[in-house]
Amino acid sequence: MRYLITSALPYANGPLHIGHIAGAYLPADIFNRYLRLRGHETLFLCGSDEHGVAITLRAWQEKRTPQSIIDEYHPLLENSLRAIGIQMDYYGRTSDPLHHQVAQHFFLRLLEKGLLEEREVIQFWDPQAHTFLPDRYIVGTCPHCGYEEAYGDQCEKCGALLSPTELNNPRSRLSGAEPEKRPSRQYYFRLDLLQPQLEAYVQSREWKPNVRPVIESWLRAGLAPRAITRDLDWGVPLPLSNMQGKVLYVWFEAPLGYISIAQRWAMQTQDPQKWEIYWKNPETRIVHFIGKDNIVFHTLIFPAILLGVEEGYTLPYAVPANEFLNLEGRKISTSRQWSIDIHRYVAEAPERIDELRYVLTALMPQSQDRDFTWEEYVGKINNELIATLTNLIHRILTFLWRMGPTHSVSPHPSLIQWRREAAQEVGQRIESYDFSGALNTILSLAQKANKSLTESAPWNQESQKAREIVAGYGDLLAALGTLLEPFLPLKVAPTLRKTLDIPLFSWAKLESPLPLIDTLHLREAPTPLVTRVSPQEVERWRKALLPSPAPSSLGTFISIEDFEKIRLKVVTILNAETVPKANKLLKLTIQAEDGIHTVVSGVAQFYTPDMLIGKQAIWVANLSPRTIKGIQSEGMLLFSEGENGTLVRVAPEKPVPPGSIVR
Ligand code: B3M
Ligand code: ZN
Repeated sequence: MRYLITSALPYANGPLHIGHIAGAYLPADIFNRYLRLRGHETLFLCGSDEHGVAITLRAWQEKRTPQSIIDEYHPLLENSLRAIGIQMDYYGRTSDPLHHQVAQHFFLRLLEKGLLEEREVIQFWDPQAHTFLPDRYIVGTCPHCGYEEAYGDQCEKCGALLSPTELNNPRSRLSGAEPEKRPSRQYYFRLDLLQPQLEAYVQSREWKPNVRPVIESWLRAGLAPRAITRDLDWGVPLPLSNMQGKVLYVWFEAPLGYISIAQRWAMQTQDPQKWEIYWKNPETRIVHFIGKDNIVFHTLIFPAILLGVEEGYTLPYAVPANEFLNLEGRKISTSRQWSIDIHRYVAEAPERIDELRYVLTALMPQSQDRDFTWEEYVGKINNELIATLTNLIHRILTFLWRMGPTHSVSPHPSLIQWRREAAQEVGQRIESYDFSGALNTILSLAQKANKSLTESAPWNQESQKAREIVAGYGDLLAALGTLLEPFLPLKVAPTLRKTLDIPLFSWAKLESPLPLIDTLHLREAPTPLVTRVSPQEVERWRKALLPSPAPSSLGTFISIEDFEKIRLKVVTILNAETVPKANKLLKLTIQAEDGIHTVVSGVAQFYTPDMLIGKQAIWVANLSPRTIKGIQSEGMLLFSEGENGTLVRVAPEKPVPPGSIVR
């Protein structure tokens, strides 16, 4: 059987965190590794999703180009995935010109097929930024709950789906200006015309219990025409000369990345057409691993696009979406600094990647949201992975090592039977996307083996008999060297195979009644495959990986958008003087890039005027001016608390041009 396996293309505007991995990347990797051990032909693809509102918004706010943002994150994303053993055959990107060509071809084909309709719609125009504003670029007061930071497409507080026209006092997230309504022409995809075919497709496939209800509710509501173009200058340009300044909606083109990346992969093989056996051969099973927020795009809209072009594309065989993983009871959020980023975990604990894979598989949110806590992390590693699994391996190997390096293996029939049953069950569970269940099956096998080894009490037998009994477990250890490969492929499984001097077996061999090995040859004294995690180790990580201290010491969290409203600049203090009848105040004359300003600072107890003249400081430039002791103070300078309540000037580590932005 041939499989095309994909994971959701991560947006190239931020790092990957444990929630991404548990949701869409680790399940795909386990699935892919297992299928290959089964002898199936698989192609595992992924890549960066490099367009969309978030990237352009961030570029605008950071005064940098979208290209600079995606060029920063594209390599970070790929390197993070490879560092934790996600074994993709190719990792591409949607800024690839080849992707633009593919997406533009699909657009033109749908147009040719009469499935696109041009409509004039009212859109919001930012008069200061001189650009149309996608719904998400607009904030205002939610008409349902009064939340003042509701986005134009959805209120994050009450969840209501909105349109910008519903918001009270709408304003642009780019410039803060009140948007103007302007007519604009967009293309709508006639999803409604494809509903009958989509219903037939949905009926023909199996869906996970957490996926089917989402699909059915959309079908029941009736599929409506959907805008697939945007007035943006970053994205896949519309291939129509009379539609300048418009791009394809990111969710129309991103799934087509699974096709363009397959084409890019094929181009680096001897056969550039090789991608077709994955996308245009009904024998191939296409499996998309995603998070639950992408279900509709992958089970209805993308299949509709594939159906609509009528070019023989195979529809997804399965879309086993996972739910979300939370962190210590709270939603993971990079922007709110509440996440465990993969590249930082890899930097802090490079020798503990398999352990992280183990914990994220055990906590995988397969049918409901799950919660990652450091307590769970320690518990799963110390009390399951070590106590049940790797201790068994170590116990058997150290017992045998004391009796020599080579042992003949004649396993008790029950051990063979347990190993066969476990291999079958692990395989069935993986094929039904129950990865934590598959891992538990391996743990149960180890528990059974631990129990039978203890009951056989080899230490009470004469040495030859004892040796035979314990060596009989060698077949099971050999099986673990392959059973664990999909889950713990970086350290545990390969080290076990190296210690036993055995290869990876085919899964069929694991299910065979024939012994896997007849001799166990130990090349060196066995060492524990995994060491216990200490509380100190976890405390070190917790501090390093969660930069924000406990929320209480920070007051309420602010969003990155709130923070970006503050304009901080470096200034030079040209003059300082005391303020009559105000012994705590100094009147400071400062220089920024736009000239001279006056600030009144309450630092006279810690600084005499000559201590500050000529020095640099950080100025909060856009703090509304206020009058202090008759002096108009513009903004404020930053001083940090020092020892015993003193104040210490905050400044760049070396002189910079006055007016330099602090970000
Ligand atoms: N870039 C990431 C997400 O919504 C989105 C997936 C695209 S898959 C084609 O999580
Ligand atoms: Zn609301």
